[in-house]
Amino acid sequence: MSKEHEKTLILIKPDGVQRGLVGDILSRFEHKGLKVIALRMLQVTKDMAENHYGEHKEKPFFGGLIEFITAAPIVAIVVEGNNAISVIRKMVGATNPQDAAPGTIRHDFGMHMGRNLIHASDSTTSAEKEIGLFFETNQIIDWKKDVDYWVYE
Ligand code: D4T
Repeated sequence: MSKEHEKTLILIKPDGVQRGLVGDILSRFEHKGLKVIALRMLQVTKDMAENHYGEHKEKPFFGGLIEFITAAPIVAIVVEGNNAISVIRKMVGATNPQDAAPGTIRHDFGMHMGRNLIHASDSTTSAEKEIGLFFETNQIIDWKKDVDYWVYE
């Protein structure tokens, strides 16, 4: 596999799970040609949430963000693909669904900043940290996706 194949963490947040959008959101990544290499449903603890969103600790929305992300189960997914981090951030769209471009997940399914459905890592450094927060190494499956022959030249 070439060096540019990156791993990234996607979280379908409690609003996505509660609204029954897990399948619709996951299928976008599958249809794009990305490879799912780990997937689990879990309820985020306060400790995990504060670690994951540590960079926002001083922000006025921090309390509400922690309350929201811990309120109900999420689905955590590790996806791999060529330039996966930037490709997926484009598919996810701007943080505020009202500013997100049509065709992005946040635009197509969301109405409000605090209910923006999905998280995706924004760099290789954060992807590595975030994958480690949600998955043990042995939960990440190294498998050969035969259709990759028809996805990548
Ligand atoms: P995440 O981290 O969830 O993928 O979102 P982004 O990378 O697109 O955006 P972010 O880190 O700036 O924000 C994290 C999270 O906080 C919520 N939020 C953000 C909020 O409720 N009010 C706000 O004013 C901001 C900036 C939404 C996403």
